[in-house]
Amino acid sequence: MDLLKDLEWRGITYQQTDADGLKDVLNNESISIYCGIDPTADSMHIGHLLPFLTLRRFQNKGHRPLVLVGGATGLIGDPSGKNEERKLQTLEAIQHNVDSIKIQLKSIFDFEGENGAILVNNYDWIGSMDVVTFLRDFGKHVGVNYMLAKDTIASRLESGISFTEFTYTILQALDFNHLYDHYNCKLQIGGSDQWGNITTGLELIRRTHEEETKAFGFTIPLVTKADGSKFGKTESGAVWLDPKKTSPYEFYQFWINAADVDVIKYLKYFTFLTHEEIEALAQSVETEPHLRKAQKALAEEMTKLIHGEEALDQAIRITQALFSGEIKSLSASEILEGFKDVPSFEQPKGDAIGLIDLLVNAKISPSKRQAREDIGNGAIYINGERVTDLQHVLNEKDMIEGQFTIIRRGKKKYFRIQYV
Ligand code: 485
Repeated sequence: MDLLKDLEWRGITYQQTDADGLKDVLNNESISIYCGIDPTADSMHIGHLLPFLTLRRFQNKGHRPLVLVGGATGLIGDPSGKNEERKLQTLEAIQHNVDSIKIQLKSIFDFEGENGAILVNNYDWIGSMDVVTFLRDFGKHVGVNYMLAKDTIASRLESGISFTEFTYTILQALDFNHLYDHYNCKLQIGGSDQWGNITTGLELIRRTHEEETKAFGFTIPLVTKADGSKFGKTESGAVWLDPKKTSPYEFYQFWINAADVDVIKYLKYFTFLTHEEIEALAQSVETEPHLRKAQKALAEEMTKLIHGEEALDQAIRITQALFSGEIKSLSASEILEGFKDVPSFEQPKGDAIGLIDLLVNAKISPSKRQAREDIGNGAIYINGERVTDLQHVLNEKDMIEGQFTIIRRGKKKYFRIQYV
């Protein structure tokens, strides 16, 4: 199936500046396409993924991705979609973020071969540009009235916008112009909030070239959830691509918890599964939703893509162990990962404590009486093993690497005792 039809089928097409023109170009030549990100943090989160995965789909069809990290624009701050002025970050902070984000982007693209991806940083052409050049060669071509009419600027006129952020759109425009001239880049893609910046770029390309130019803009929809809550956020915050910020297990959990009403959309957006595979999973959601096949496929594809096979295997093992209660098969670090978010209780190291007292102190059982009953009923497990001895005193053997104990009450309630 051709690329644009595939994107349409996946629901990835939001706005295009010239759909017929782009179709024509893509059918007849291999082009370079770019998408940019500002290094405002030292990791991307899953909200950034869709445009870059879309860029990867273009690469799979023979086009060259230009992956831009905004070492310069990150120092300025894009007003798009923000209702207040951003705080400026230091050069050092931005440089540090550029390095981390580059590593993450590298794992999404293929850098080899004829249409290998190229990483570019706009600091290389904006960083040393003098103000006279900026104003004469670029500023002169972008009308203030034109800029004021952009949604992202218009919406800030009341709350206020600095000249710095007002100017941002011209910087992104000159990037497009630069990539057009130096890499034959004919298309920029981005999220729907980037429409204004992308079209300013097209305007600048038109104005700075005498001959007729052919360049295009393409935006991608904002990812939404059927229940109206924000996509990509969990109780513990954003879902990051950096495994130190969001562990591969948590990452896997995020996707596997997708609602039935959302999961097929996510498979279409984010995975490279074929139409047939996705349709079969859609069927499964209809007829056997309890199997959660679509969620499993989504979680597997995404974890493998971002963290690799090994991390995926580990995430699956943790998930299964938690589900079955067989946590003995896990390493200490895997247990910690799986039980990061369960209620925890701090117990002084070295103090001998009886199980009954511990259950009450840690609020696992509401009273001593209940604690005795829970133990007697076989409802209490220490590190996955049932304990029925009412006299049990916690000892060295119950501590995993001397640091913590996992207690389970009943089928699914887990608690972590942390020794301090
Ligand atoms: O030449 C460019 C310079 C900078 C940028 C793009 C081209 C970055 C852009 N202005 C921006 O702010 N992007 C956002 C970011 O960096 O977090 C997000 C967009 C989102 C999607 C994503 O980047 O809000 O829609 O495009 C990749």
